[in-house]
Amino acid sequence: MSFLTRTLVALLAFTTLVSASPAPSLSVSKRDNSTSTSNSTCTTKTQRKAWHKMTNDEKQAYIDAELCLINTPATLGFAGAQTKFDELQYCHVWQSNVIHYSGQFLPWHRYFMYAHEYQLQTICNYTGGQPYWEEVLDTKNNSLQMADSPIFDTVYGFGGNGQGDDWCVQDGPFANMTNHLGPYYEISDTCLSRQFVPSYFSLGNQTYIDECMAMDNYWDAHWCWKSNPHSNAHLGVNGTILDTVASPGDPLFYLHHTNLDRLWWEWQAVNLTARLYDMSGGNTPPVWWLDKNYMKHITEAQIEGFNDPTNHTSLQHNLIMEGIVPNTTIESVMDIGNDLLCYEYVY
Ligand SMILES: *[C@@H]1O[C@H](CO)[C@@H](O)[C@H](O)[C@H]1NC(C)=O
Ligand SMILES: *[C@@H]1O[C@H](CO)[C@@H](O)[C@H](O)[C@H]1NC(C)=O
Ligand SMILES: *[C@@H]1O[C@H](CO)[C@@H](O)[C@H](O)[C@H]1NC(C)=O
Ligand SMILES: *[C@@H]1O[C@H](CO)[C@@H](O)[C@H](O)[C@H]1NC(C)=O
Ligand SMILES: *[C@@H]1O[C@H](CO)[C@@H](O)[C@H](O)[C@H]1NC(C)=O
Ligand SMILES: *[C@@H]1O[C@H](CO)[C@@H](O)[C@H](O)[C@H]1NC(C)=O
Ligand SMILES: *[C@@H]1O[C@H](CO)[C@@H](O)[C@H](O)[C@H]1NC(C)=O
Ligand SMILES: *[C@@H]1O[C@H](CO)[C@@H](O)[C@H](O)[C@H]1NC(C)=O
Ligand SMILES: *[C@@H]1O[C@H](CO)[C@@H](O)[C@H](O)[C@H]1NC(C)=O
Ligand SMILES: *[C@@H]1O[C@H](CO)[C@@H](O)[C@H](O)[C@H]1NC(C)=O
Ligand SMILES: [Cu+2]
Repeated sequence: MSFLTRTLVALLAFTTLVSASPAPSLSVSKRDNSTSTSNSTCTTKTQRKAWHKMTNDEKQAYIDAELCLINTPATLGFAGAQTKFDELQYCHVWQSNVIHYSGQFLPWHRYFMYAHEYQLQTICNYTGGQPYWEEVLDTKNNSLQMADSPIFDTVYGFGGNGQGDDWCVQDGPFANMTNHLGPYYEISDTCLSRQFVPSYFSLGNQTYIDECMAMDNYWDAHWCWKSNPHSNAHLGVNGTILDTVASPGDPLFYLHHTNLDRLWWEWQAVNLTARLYDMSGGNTPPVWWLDKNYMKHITEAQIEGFNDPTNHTSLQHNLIMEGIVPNTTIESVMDIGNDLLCYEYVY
């Protein structure tokens, strides 16, 4: 399919965000404040674990919840979106031209992972946290160690490589699933496709992680994270997840971007004084980059929607979730342990 080849160029750019209203508090059962000694509503943080280290029961619960999202009818009236899973994808599709290659790249995707996790919990009764794909564990010997990776397990994983002319995934819990959105902005039924290029997985190895951890400001760090440790899985898995616009059509997208979020948080945690609220970047990707990635040009309405006083990404920048969860500001997603997000990474 031609979109497979068109997508590759799109990957190398993502970033920007800001808004003014206070973060709404989303109450779920885990935020039981009955034992709280302060006014904080985040008393028990959601634990986000590595897929490699979860029990089979935990993996099954996550897979079941994701299948539930895939099978739950849409409610928000988005063009082409038939399921709750599609609605999340739609939200990414229609903002793809401003959430990549801009300052909001990391905070927007952080909040998007939260929105996904929150939907699993509130719609599908999932009680765990959003798992992450600790990709460095699968990049030994400078290539994807496919056979060893529990991620691609056909029972307690996401299935393997695609097969046949269209590279449709035909094994695992998501075998033969249908995407209703994509490629790019199209509304069409396509299969979940993957076409592994194992050598790209080395872009997620420890050398590249160390390189990003050594950066000392948000701009340099975010540019580094979005380059190698972010591109690795998009390029290495290929197919649906390589489509920079419609990539959330592969359930693996959420585990990949949660890993990236974890790496950003690790970087922030090295010096919270300096980094907890360190934000910078532009709000709009260059036109040449949008064109290269088959993305729509940015509208005035989109720029107004940023609620950012200048061209530069500030903590006020509006993170837009199209009503899936309320919009919020970049500032309110900088601290993963705050009352809004209330999660932690478990190793
Ligand atoms: C995706 O995989 C196909 C088949 O291996 C390959 O031809 C194509 O170049 C890959 N795309 C990228 C961006 O590497
Ligand atoms: C938490 O505190 C709020 C505000 O005081 C209260 O309305 C709510 O019932 C409390 N929730 C629990 C589970 O105690
Ligand atoms: C809780 O909120 C009240 C009222 O806003 C405030 O006076 C008090 O200092 C707060 N307590 C803590 C521990 O933050
Ligand atoms: C979630 O739990 C509620 C209450 O027990 C139940 O009514 C609902 O059917 C459950 N939803 C799913 C998707 O299992
Ligand atoms: C690397 O590859 C070699 C040769 O295939 C193998 O013996 C070794 O176990 C691999 N190492 C890791 C860490 O996977
Ligand atoms: C997926 O589709 C292939 C090809 O049509 C078919 O052989 C296979 O049985 C299907 N698998 C599932 C789980 O539906
Ligand atoms: C990571 O990959 C690069 C390029 O393939 C290689 O030069 C480097 O040695 C690798 N690092 C590790 C820790 O494997
Ligand atoms: C954290 O960053 C601040 C500001 O750059 C710096 O003064 C401080 O030394 C750093 N702390 C550590 C532990 O590196
Ligand atoms: C989110 O922000 C956009 C842009 O400002 C706005 O159009 C939209 O109404 C907001 N959505 C919600 C649910 O507040
Ligand atoms: C925003 O920045 C871009 C790139 O630096 C520049 O071309 C554009 O004119 C700026 N727009 C505004 C409104 O300042
Ligand atoms: Cu994205």
